Amino acid sequence: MPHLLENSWTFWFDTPAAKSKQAAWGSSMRPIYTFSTVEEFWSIYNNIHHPGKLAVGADFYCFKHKIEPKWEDPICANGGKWTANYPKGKSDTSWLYTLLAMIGEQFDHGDEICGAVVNVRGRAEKISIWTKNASNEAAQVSIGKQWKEFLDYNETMGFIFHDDARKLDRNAKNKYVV
Ligand code: MGP
Repeated sequence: MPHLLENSWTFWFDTPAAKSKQAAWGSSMRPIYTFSTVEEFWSIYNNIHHPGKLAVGADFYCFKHKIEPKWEDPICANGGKWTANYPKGKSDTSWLYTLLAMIGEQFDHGDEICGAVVNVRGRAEKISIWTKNASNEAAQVSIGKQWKEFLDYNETMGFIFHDDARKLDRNAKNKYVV
């Protein structure tokens, strides 16, 4: 008997080749696999590139099924994200631990979670966990603290509201830190 997860999840991918300055953000983003059992997760995970092998510019997402990894998704719209930063090629283990903690429902406020993304950039890799209600400080801080523990992450982690990112772009400031 396969082991059913509490939620179904979808991997999404955005290819750098398909990204262009003219195209609207997210227009080349595609859902690639949906899984709802532990066995399906491993069969997908074992056959896809891990962040260290993805091309610079790639964005790889794992979100609860039916939640689109966009600020525009109604479930994400009032949310925000915690971000952990890694040097180039050093995020693979943390990406796996993040996925396992999410799909294994290890967070006390797991209902608050939309999904996670890894952004592969020239000099660094960033992993973020997106949440639903950014103004619910207690739930966000709980998720941030637990995530840091699961990753054994020793640096300061910041939480940005999507609303600030939308309005202020790179000038958006952390609203919470753990
Ligand atoms: P990013 O990809 O989250 O940041 O957002 P990063 O990785 O630091 O930037 P990059 O240039 O290295 O890719 C970068 C930009 O993409 C934002 O400033 C927005 O213009 C756009 N963008 C990002 N997200 C997550 C969204 C979104 O959900 N919706 C829309 N419309 N634009 C977004």
